[in-house]
Amino acid sequence: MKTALSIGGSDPTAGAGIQADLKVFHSLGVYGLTVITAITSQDTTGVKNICPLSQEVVRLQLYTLKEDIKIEAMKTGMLYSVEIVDVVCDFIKDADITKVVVDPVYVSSSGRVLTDRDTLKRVVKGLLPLTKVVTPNIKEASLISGINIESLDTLYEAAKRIKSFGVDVVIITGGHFFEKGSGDATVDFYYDGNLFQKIESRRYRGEYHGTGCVFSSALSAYLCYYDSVLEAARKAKEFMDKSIQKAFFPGRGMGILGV
Ligand code: PXL
Repeated sequence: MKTALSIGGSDPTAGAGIQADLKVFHSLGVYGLTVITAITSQDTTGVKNICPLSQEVVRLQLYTLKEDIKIEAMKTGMLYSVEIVDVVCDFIKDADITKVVVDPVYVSSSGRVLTDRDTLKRVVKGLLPLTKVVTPNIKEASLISGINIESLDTLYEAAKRIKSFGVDVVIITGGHFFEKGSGDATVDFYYDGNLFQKIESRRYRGEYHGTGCVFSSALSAYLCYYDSVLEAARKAKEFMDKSIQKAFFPGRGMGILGV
């Protein structure tokens, strides 16, 4: 069995963060490993508190695993601090991992800032050159590229700028806002330096928690089996679609995906 690692925050609702990632890995037949960067307190209505772990504790988790288990693919979610981004970059180089998916988490679905701008800047400078696929939503792509995305043209421009930071493939999610006639579809935009491709699926009404986490962890799981990032991304999107159809509402707030 192949192994995939998720580095990110703990979410007690298990709808997002490393708990969601672990469920996705299990569902897709890869063995999931988890390294925690921060412990959030949250429920389905939102994030109430974040308690980051020290750089040293994150380093110990990563390097202890590295000595023992071969890691095929990995993803990062909430990295929280510049120090944690730095240790993750060292780890990727030392463990020689090439199938790296970065979800440049900035705000939670409920609107709470999960990563400050200095950390996002370090992700761009340090982590993107070591990354195979980065999966920002429109807001994150605007922040990372410095281009305010407000049309399809600016979306393409932002994708090219992000690609220039050294990542292999950029997938900007939620691009249907700028597509006239996209109707009930969601459209993500894939860009690998040559090719722009649309990845479409059905759009569902309602508010769901952890969609970004589920997409990026499914993508890293599929990269264990597919060489083509585009193929892996289409599969990950299909998996998301099915998970939304199986969502349930255990609390007073957002839906949790049924992965
Ligand atoms: O969806 C982004 C995200 C990532 N990681 C953790 C989260 C959230 C959103 O709430 O809680 C731990």
